[in-house]
Amino acid sequence: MLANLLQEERRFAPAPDFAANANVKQDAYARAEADPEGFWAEQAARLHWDTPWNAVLDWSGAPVARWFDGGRLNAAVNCVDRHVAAGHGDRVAIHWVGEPGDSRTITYRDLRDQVSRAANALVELGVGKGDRVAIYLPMIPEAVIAMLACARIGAPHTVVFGGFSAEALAGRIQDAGARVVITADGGYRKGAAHALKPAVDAAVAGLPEVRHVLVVRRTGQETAWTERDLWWHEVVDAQSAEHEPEAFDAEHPLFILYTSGTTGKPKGILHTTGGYLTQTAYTHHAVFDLKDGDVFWCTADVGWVTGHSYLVYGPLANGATQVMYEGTPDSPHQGRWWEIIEKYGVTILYAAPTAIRMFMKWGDDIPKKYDLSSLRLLGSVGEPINPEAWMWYRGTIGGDRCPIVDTWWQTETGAIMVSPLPGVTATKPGSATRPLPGVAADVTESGYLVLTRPWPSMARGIWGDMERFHETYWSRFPGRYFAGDGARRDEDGYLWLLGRVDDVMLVSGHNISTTEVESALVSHPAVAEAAVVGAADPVTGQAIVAFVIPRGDAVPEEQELRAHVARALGAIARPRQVLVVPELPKTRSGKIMRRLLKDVAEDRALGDVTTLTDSTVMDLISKGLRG
Ligand code: 6R9
Repeated sequence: MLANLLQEERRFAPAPDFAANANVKQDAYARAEADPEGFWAEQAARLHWDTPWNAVLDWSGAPVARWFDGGRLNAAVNCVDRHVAAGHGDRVAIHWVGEPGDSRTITYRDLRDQVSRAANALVELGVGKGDRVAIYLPMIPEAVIAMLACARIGAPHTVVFGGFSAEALAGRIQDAGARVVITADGGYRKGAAHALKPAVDAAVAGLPEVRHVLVVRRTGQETAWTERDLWWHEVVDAQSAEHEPEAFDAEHPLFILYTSGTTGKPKGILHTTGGYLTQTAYTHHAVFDLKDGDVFWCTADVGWVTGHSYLVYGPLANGATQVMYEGTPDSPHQGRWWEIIEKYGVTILYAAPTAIRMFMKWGDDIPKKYDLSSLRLLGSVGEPINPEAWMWYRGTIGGDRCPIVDTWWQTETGAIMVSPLPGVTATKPGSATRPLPGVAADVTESGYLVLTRPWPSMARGIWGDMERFHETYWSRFPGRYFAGDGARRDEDGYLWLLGRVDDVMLVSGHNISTTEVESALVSHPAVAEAAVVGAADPVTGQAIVAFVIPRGDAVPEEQELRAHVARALGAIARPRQVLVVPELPKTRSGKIMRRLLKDVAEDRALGDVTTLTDSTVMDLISKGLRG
């Protein structure tokens, strides 16, 4: 039964409940293929344009595309004002839940007024079109309001995740050339108030060019105060709720977002307005099958691209009602997410595999205590989802009735690129299936995923370093976008993402993907989570070293797990060593940092750990290994 675990044909037909009413139907694939530009023009027409475009795509400056050239629009008007104008002012835009139990309900009318006030405040502070604004906030409504206020006045925002250090923040403020920073005194995480303002103080101390720091009061913590500081409630609340929006060029910069890469200096990925908004709105409508009455919950932080595209721009452009949660899933108890779903009747949940595996580890009893029957669709993003986690998500959370959309995309792609369409695409656990209508992807002979045609929400560059943009993404396979992920295509044409190219292992001349070995390990009942690396080996070149976290109270046994992987994938994939560890090192967006584990496996000193969630994790692992 274990043989060919990953090839095994577990297949789920398109959900019949979705098929008849799916927002996007089967024919979209062929229509988009026959006329990609016409297809994207049709999607762009779902937005409000003040001036229509002259050309759908100008690719003459490749790899820097111009989409909807000559068109003019305002992203904030598209996300807010037009819904109020259409009579939906009373519709809830955001059900916000604070970690300590406080909550706020924000309608589209409230949002329009708040965004207008914040836009007026920024203008008063001297922020104009093209000026960059840094945003360093917890998951509170002001994060969304600040982003939209920037968009409304044509000032590109650069959101920096609130968990980043003062040093990381300073580097981003400086690289983007921001003159205004929006922050808060603090936010709530893991049951306690965490200060944010001190990190901003430290970051801007050496940056005299930062003129103003606008501070939202969230926790009421004491904060040091300088001449540059201003309270949000004093400056913003005093403004008029009327703000006359200007329409901007489709290619006007909307934001810069620094990627959470595990190596090298962070890259400031630049996105522009018209194409980005077109594709985020379209994919949100198509992949999540959004309907009137849906309550959408994207659990990602606004500091990541998933928060930008599926908490702010996509859902709001579609007039969705959403949940936004400030804190961690285990505060004050491990059922917090399920409690929120029950309370607000969440219908669509979008989460990361790392969270799903954590819930698996905590056990089925916790979600079983809650009524999750409102859910109708489940999404996954951020890493390959192991088939076992996929099955658990579908069964325990989705009650075996909710389709799963495993969505592959990147900060650089701006929006979802590879994903099933619910009600249309049959799914296989662990496969993101196929490119969405309008998207063209391929797998090279060497096993890399490439995108073969420009798409509207593609990055327009790396801020301040166009050479690196060319070199990183467009030079390896000329004319095609190199995503940096390994992939395989099966006999049905389905794509299986195999992890970052840097993570592929070479064992006795065989390419073995970390994802496959990890998935084999996670399919063992004693394993909740696994990370696999190739460690230098005198005999095989590289040997597989696995780190596993036990599931519940299970006690995984090394020989048993090695044999289990060999049975599932073949003897060549048998790990040399399996180490049981309490935690795995992750980036702050939840991706496993295999580079650090490789250092441990090869007994090297640890490299840069500044993007780790908790650097003590590495101490634990090193001790576990050597002690
Ligand atoms: C959206 C986001 C991008 C990298 C990407 C890939 C991995 C994301 C995935 C996935 C397999 C999926 N990734 N979604 N791998 N299946 N459904 O996460 O953006 O933070 O830029 O990361 O994440 O390796 O290249 P970003």
